Amino acid sequence: MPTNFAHWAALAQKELRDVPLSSLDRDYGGIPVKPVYFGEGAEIPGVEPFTRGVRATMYANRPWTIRQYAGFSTARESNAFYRQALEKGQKGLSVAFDLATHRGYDSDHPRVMGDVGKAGVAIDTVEDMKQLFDGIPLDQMSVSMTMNGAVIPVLAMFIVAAEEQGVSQAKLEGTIQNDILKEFMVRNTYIYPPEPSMRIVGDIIAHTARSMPKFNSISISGYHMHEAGATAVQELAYTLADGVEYVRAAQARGLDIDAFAGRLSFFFGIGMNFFLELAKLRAARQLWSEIMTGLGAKDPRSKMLRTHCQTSGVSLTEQDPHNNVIRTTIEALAAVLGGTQSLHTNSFDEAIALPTEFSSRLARNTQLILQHESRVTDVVDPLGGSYYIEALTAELVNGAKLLIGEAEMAGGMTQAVQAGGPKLAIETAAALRQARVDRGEDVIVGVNRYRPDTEDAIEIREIDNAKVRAEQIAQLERVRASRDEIKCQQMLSGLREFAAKDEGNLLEAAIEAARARASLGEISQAMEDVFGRHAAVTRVISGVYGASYGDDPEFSAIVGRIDAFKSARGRAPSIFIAKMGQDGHDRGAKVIASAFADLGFAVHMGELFETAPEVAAHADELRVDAVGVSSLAAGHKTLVPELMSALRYRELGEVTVIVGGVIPEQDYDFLFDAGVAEIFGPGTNVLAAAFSVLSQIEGRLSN
Ligand code: DCA
Repeated sequence: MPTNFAHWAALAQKELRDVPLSSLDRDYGGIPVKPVYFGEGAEIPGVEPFTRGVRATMYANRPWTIRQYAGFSTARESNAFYRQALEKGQKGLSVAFDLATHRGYDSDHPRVMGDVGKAGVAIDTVEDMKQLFDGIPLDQMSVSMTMNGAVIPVLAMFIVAAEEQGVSQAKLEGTIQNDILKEFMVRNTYIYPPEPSMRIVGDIIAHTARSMPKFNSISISGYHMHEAGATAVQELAYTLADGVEYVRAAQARGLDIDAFAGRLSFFFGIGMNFFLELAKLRAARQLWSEIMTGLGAKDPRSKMLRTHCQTSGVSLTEQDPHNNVIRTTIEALAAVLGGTQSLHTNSFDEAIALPTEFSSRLARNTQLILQHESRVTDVVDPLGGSYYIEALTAELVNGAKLLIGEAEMAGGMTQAVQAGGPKLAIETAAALRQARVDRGEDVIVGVNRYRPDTEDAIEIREIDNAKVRAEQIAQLERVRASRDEIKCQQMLSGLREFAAKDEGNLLEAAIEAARARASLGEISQAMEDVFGRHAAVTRVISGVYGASYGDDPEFSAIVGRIDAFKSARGRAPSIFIAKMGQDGHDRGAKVIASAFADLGFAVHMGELFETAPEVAAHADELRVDAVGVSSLAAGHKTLVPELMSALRYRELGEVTVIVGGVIPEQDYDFLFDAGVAEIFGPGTNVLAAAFSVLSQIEGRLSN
């Protein structure tokens, strides 16, 4: 039996190839430092269950990939941004698409007027995709694409763009997010209902297993659950349970688990609870290895949980924004000490707008400093064996096992997600967190404690949405005019047929359509013709916020005022909470809806993805006192004025309009001039917001 060190050294030498193992030894001014340390009974990094890391040498041999998520405006502008980032030390690409692309709409679609090029890059055709990677050799660069709804046309266009760059799909390295279950749970950029969506996931896993051996077929994501307010245990459990569902979907198509499982990857959010967050990654690896063994995996690579991490967007604050640099550094360190493979560090202005050149540089340099100056890369799993870390890891494993068991009892995650249990559990956790912050129990420096007397103004990046849209439409028209229309329509019919007959591989049919220059919207629509478009039922939890407040005097004061309003007018003050455009981030809207309802407001929550005239029509029908617009994807400057004119058109000028979400301070006057009564940024105290909305309503009614 080799000793732990001998076992480890043999594995490490394999990873190092010709480089001698001794080259990993360090000397800190006379203090010798080894690349790994073992205590009694300690696990070996690079060996199942991988608690200490998926590689024996980890960062001592190769640091994690600095992979910044970015994309905005047109493909040309995003390409220039990528090239510059790569020159300055970034190692991998991670593409952010705009919401129109996510939801399968071309830039000329009327529903996406406010979304084109805003929260990511607009992609309509293969020509855009080629432009996006112009001068970036796709056989040498690993590219991750965050795409779930329109995953078929986007991956098809990526493959065709590479092909036309002279790179065959077999050589492509990267990752496609392709994780639809969490979209139904928290992120909402789905297109089709759950069942056909799961077929799409399976088709992509099957195709990549067959033809793209270096490409990760999925990035099973807890990040968005984390951002929606999930606890660490929820994030762990639901993410891994989603993973189980994808494995089963692939197995159901006759694929051997070891033929595809080595290319499943993960994605977690890393928040401010430093030790808990790093232990979460260790727990995730341990659990996944056990789960995969149970599902029949034999190859150790099938049991490795390889993950990307992103520092937490919701932990960032609009107030005193430079504090966000510090938060991100702490979170990045937790991701690294937890053993991530790849990392995105948020820019400090992320709670306000798209990152600028300056804020992106700081975010990237945070990782470069960790890699080159901090020495945290020298030793593998440096916290392994800490009583506290090992105990936290074990607690997380046990907690997650219970929740995974519950999902299994519900018939697996597709069923659990359709029934809505995990979504409600996460929303409950989010409401509890909000209440703790509002009560000052969870301190946020610069927000609920230690607020600066004056706020620092920061520079922000603006996207001229109308200009991007016009450029995209012109490009779409050029492509449509120059393609062989008959061939293009034939390919689209082929895709429709595959969808209808439940046979053939949808990605493979879409690659043909993309070659024939069908647009993203057309490829997506061909499948929608058969599968339909999913409409979620919006539910709002109740009682959680109220219960956390008990007999808090401020809470009771507002309840009292609402009671007085009710006695005077014979009804409660009412508010319609709207999400317009393709922005599916509804955590903030839901927290407000449930807190306001607990205070006594009559709250109506709109559907996702409505247009401004649709919201005005609901306001009219429901005769509400106020409309609350929640905007997190930068569509406010287009959508809010549209809403105001739709309300005026219906003679609803007296309705109080408030806006909440990610709104740069520079835009406040624009919105006030448009007629908005109040704006609530991130970090707003919910009771203070309720107080001022009520005052606005009372003021308008008494005029
Ligand atoms: N010694 C030797 N080789 C190593 C070591 C080491 N210590 N560490 C990594 N490598 C190798 C890996 O084996 C891998 O090669 P392989 O793919 O042929 O096995 C290669 O170096 C790349 O390293 P990896 O750790 O896989 O890092 P990435 O390519 O950056 O992949 C992963 C990370 C999480 C798997 C991927 O899915 C990803 O990039 N996700 C990003 C998702 C994203 O950006 N989402 C945005 C929201």
